[in-house]
Amino acid sequence: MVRDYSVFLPGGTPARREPTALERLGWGSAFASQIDADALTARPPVRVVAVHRSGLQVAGDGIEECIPPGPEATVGDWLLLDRARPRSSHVLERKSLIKRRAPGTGREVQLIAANIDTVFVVTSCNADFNVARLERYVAHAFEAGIEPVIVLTKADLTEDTAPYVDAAQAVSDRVPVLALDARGAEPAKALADWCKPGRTVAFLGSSGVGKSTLTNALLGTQEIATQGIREDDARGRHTTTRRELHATPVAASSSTRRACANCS
Ligand SMILES: Nc1nc2c(ncn2[C@@H]2O[C@H](COP(=O)(O)OP(=O)(O)OP(=O)(O)O)[C@@H](O)[C@H]2O)c(=O)[nH]1
Ligand SMILES: [Mg+2]
Repeated sequence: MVRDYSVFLPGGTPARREPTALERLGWGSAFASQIDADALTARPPVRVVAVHRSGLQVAGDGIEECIPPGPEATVGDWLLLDRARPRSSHVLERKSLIKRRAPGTGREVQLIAANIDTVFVVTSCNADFNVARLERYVAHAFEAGIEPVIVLTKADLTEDTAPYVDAAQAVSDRVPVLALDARGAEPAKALADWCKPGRTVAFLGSSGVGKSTLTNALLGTQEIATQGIREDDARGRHTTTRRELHATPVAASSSTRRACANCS
């Protein structure tokens, strides 16, 4: 039998066929090159789509299950699933990793999200806007090996977005800046270049800036809860409390996010 390895070559999925289930989850040559193709049946690749106290939620080709904690993995990681001993499932080498110092410990590192292609650094055209914070997030993204894009939400709530865009653009001339209304159809169009099939994107930003609203806009649903911000200081209410990957519909341009990682 002649196998078609073209899917693993640089340049992405050939236009002549539909992406496979794994490709829709973000699988590609960076991961395929780490494995022995003959071992795939015994230890199928799965992607971590959520981390719970009780274990890791994983998805693969025809696989949707929760495995017990064990592998040191975070949302977005690829594992070779060891069905007999799931705790020993092997974590594939990452393309990129967002991490931070675990709160309160000083030393321990907390893994936030892995194998992200683009980070949308989100702030809004209101009192949340803070250049120093934008600089920190952008520096985080570059350190993690990920291209950042600054997204300014709530453009509909200001007369003139230019001062916000100019201040954000001054953070780095290597980082694109977009201002938009995160509700409705605008984000799917404006963010399409970074959300091609098989790409994984993440949203980083403070509570209330519209990360979940953007994720819903890309998914074309309202499946993620959102909540109004405090009127006096524009602060959010920490509505999203966990990080997850969501698959965009097959027909639409696909993400992070598969995939949108909602990283509060
Ligand atoms: N007018 C307007 N409202 C927006 C926009 N983006 C988000 N909102 C509103 O802002 C509020 C907060 O949005 P969320 O998407 O819940 O914010 P979040 O970043 O996910 O917040 P956390 O989950 O707390 O981290 C909601 O009421 C949204 O409807 C926008 O572009 N324009
Ligand atoms: Mg949210």
